[in-house]
Amino acid sequence: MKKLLLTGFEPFLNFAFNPTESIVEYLNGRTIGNYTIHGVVLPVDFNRSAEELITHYHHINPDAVITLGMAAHRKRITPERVAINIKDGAPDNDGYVPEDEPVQENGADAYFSKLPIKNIVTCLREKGIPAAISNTAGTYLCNNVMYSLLHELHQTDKTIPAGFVHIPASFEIAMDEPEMPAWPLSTLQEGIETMIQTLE
Ligand code: PCA
Repeated sequence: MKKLLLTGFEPFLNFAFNPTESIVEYLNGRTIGNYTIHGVVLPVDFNRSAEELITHYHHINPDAVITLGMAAHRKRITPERVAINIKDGAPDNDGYVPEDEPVQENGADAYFSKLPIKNIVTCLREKGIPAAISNTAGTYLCNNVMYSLLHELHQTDKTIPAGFVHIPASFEIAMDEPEMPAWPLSTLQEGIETMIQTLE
């Protein structure tokens, strides 16, 4: 049986809930397709998230990595195409606000996802789950984690499926945010399981 490292994030900004945290905790230890899931929840902290991810990665030594984050206001499940070498934006959970900082000094400007993003979108849509490729993961923690993961794989010459997927908000969040597009947690979870089944 192969191993999949599946990560989510704790709640952040003014959201009291993060669906990626619940999904990762629920799927941890389960088997889907060819993979046993090793679920890890990462902090929304520029100084800790990437380091914790890379530590877990080396400890678990997975055959594939899917990192997840919530993108409030998105209406589809969106595999990210590219991560860029920039940290910028809103405060993290420690109050840190980076401005135009590189994720990695002297790192490549960008790395492309190593997940089968087109196939993932096709499989999700065949199941009736709205999905599309996204061409920007932003400059906040999700991009930071995606870039750091792909940089580490590049530095160590690893060619496993690996990348980042943003998911929409869930009902738990929309309860207090009337304008927020949101999905049931169970559908988001079905989407993640479908995605894992696309991996060989
Ligand atoms: N989404 C944020 C960080 C944590 C999360 O779930 C992002 O898109 O950067």
